[in-house]
Amino acid sequence: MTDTHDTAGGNSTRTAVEDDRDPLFARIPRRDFMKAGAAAGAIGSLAGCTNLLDEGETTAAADVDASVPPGELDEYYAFLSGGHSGDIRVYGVPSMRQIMRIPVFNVESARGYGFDDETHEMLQEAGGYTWGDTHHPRVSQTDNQYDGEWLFVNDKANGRMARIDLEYFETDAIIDLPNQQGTHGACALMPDTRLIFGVGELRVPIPNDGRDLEDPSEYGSTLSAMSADPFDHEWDVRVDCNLDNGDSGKYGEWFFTTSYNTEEAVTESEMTASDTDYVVAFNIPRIEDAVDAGEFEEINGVPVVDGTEDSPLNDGDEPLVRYIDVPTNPHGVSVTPDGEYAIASGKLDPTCTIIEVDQLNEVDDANDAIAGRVNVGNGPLHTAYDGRGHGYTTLFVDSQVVKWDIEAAVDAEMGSADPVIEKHDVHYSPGHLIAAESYTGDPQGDWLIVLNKLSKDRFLPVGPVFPENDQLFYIGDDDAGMELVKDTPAYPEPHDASIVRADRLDPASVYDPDDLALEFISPDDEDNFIERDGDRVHVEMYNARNTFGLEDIVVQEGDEVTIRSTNIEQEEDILHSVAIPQHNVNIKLAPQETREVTFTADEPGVYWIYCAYFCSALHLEMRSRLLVEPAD
Ligand code: CUK
Ligand code: CUA
Ligand code: CA
Repeated sequence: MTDTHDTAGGNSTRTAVEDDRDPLFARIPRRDFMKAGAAAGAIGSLAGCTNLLDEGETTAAADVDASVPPGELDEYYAFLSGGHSGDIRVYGVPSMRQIMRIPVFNVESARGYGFDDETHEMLQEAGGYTWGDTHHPRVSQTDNQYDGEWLFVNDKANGRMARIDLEYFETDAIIDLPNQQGTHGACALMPDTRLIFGVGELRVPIPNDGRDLEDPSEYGSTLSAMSADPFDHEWDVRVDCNLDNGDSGKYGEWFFTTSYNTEEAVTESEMTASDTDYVVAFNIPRIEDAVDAGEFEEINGVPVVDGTEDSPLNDGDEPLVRYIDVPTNPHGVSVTPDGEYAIASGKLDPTCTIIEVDQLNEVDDANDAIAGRVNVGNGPLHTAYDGRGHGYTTLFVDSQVVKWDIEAAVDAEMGSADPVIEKHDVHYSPGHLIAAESYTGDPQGDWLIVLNKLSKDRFLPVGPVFPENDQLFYIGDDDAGMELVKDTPAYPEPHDASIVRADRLDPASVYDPDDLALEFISPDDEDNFIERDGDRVHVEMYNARNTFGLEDIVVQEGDEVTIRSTNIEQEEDILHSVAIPQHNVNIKLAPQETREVTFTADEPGVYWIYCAYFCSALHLEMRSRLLVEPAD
């Protein structure tokens, strides 16, 4: 291994040591390796109180009150991905109270998600999987500001994207991306959420139909574009390398992703063989022109445009895709609030590379769009913004958050550490971090959540599966510096988040029956009935405190039964459900909501239909009977 060497597009140097361990650690100095791993326990006791850069100096504590007393509301929503739980968690900030979970790719009984016919069919049509791996929740924007309409999130496990309706806080559509395996990055095209992007991480043959199994050089990955509403798959662009994280430029032109496997390799050592990998910049209007001009191949029903390096579409002065060399195995990429720079974190290299977005239309050599490179420390993964010209970058290896000055980094020498303002210890190995409205044109600059991957020593022990550790910082006082104010355990495992000012959302508190596909069932007698067609039985009944619209539902053994039910309550927060023992039937019904569920009555007997939401003092008495008569 070389000790120092130049990196592409700049003159930064880095040091490395002989080490045959994980290459992530092999490229960093021994002292830092020890700090990241072996000396872990010691760091725990320092977490949150040490400003390493200004060691010996004391900083004034920021004057900040992060408490949210009982009965008071938070100023922000935070939407955190649940990782391989497959869901989204809704926190309040700054309290860090978990307010709700929104099931997305998972089946979830408390909300009846995946149990009623509509959500069951949605999950079936999206592949029939009962789990997913959510990483990047992104909220829709208008004019580079959150509009509170939709939240989009990826499924890294199965190559899918989902849309969540923020009026009802529920998943309302899922797209299975047929040419993509492992949708990792996710983001909308800004400023107006005109397209949603899923970023394909795992290279596979396209189509993946048994061809080229043993020929990884023929594999590829795609950037997939979807419209927001209706949520439809529009087109793919194919590249040879892999794609990892993604973020949009602010003016509807460029979309950026990182690639750590330009080697087109299969093993870890091969994937880290090259000194450089890419930031891949997609010119969206040019790609759309190519689609409109029919310059695509249809694969699995999707127009796929050739964006590979040798594609004829990348010849000439208007390439569809530009490939920018950055130090090996980069990870996060995020665009600054003013849209001027795309900043890619080095992961195996201690730098962040700053790409000047406008220059991509000017320069012949894409590497000439690199405007700066700042040495932030070991293992930089993701960068967030406060709207005051600072970047905040997580250091996975050093277990720190680094605050640095973006313009100073553009002015400084390539690879300089001078633009670094402050380094703050966090508990352990931070992945993402997110500042309030950091992904918009107008970050709020007050709160920052750091998503630590490990929580050793931090909470009461709960066995070998530890929670994750989300830490809240106040970043609103540049004189006092970053201040750790909250420490929250998180069920495994959030990857990323979006923090949205609460007044940008306008959630419903009861359903509008006009928004639902199924007809409202009133308490009128003619609305509550059992209807038979052969061995198909259709039941309609309302529900309310403390009754179902039918006392008994009598069916025959072997019947296929559909029960449709409306919660007629007008009062908010009064939920009911239709739960039937031993039939896996469990639908939740919020006020004014109508759902239906289909099951087979395959065992004769008496089954009490009950309400699983505690709805009143007579909740236990709220019931009906399913009577299944023997076939003979
Ligand atoms: S991430 Cu998905 S592997 Cu850094 Cu956005 Cu963790
Ligand atoms: Cu209705 Cu409990
Ligand atoms: Ca690589």
